[in-house]
Amino acid sequence: MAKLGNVVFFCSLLNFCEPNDQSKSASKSLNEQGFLNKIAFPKWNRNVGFKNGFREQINPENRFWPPPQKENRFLSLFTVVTFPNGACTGASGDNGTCMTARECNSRGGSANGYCANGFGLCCIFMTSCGSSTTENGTYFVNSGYPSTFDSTGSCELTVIKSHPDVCQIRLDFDRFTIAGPEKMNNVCNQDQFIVSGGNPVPAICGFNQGSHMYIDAGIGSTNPVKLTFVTSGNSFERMWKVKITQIPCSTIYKADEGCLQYYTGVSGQLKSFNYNPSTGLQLSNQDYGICIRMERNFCGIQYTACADPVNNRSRAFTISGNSNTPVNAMIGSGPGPNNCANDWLLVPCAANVGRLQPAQALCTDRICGGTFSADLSMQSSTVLSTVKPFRLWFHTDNVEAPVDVDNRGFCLNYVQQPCTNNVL
Ligand SMILES: [Ca+2]
Repeated sequence: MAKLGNVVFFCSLLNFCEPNDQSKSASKSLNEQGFLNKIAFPKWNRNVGFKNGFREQINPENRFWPPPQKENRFLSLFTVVTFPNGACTGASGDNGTCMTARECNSRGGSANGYCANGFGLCCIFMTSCGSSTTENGTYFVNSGYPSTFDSTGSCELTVIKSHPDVCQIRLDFDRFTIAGPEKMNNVCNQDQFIVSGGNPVPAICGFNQGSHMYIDAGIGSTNPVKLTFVTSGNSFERMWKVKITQIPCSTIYKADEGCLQYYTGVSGQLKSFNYNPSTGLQLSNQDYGICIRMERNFCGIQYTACADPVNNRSRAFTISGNSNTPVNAMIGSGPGPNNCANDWLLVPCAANVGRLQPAQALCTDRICGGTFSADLSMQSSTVLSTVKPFRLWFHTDNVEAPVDVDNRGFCLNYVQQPCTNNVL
């Protein structure tokens, strides 16, 4: 899929090419290494002389070479610089694609700094409401960005595959502040971010900066994915900047199927959408999978509630109950006050670490309540799961009041556990 950019320089017969300062260093580096980022120069031979206006080899060994052809002399007038259309970081810090100024302009991007040792320009694609894009790495921003947007309406971007082989789209929420859910049942009824055209994705709202989603784009080149920010209701200073990465099916960084979120690495942090310990509210109508890639030689995974720097009693895991008062952990799927029939985080065969398990909690799946633990405890615990692949499922219904009040959702730190006698 990689394309190449070409820059052609005219060179006089008497002077070496000097397009800019960067190229000098590239030439130097080239002479040392033979090539650099696929930028190729003809190799100048210092033993070439000029006689009667024609190039002539004066090294005696060169007498075995074929005499210089007119074509050779003509080719020496040009230097073609070729570089791949690889990823680059622009002067603004945004990610772009390295290409020539002409190509960037014709594809609707804006040049933002140099790449390919100064021969290419880092081309950034940024677009807003009512447009469509086929460019990998496009940023979808609010109207008026980088200013905030305080108005109502619907802002839609159509994402068209850049190549038929693309089967996933990753959305990175570099900026994501829209109005949060209403405070009774935590439903996103004022502002919403909606994804359509791919696999079912829950509508989200509120603050989601730093979070991400993977959208299944299906096979074939039809069915574009649409991203829509709906804004309504009260005045609110909204801002969004969503980076859209198109992922070919054949890549190793593709997410597993059925994963709205996909994390890699031995350790990391997972948050529900709109999680914030001070003011965030757990969103209703959620139903999605969170996947953690099993790293090599790791057989289990432990989860621990994040630190909560805001509240006296941690709200880092508050999924059901009134979290303005201490709420114990609840487990299981049956009816009753200590079960998780409505909202839950599913941790396959979860067990507390370093704590004796009561009989009913040797291995539990659904966890809810206001404490993170695999048993009915007021004390939060580190929870271990050895079910593979490593996945969590988060589910909420559309009701909170009057039983469930001020729940924040969850923030968990995870650490994968090496394959030892204790973790199989
Ligand atoms: Ca609920």
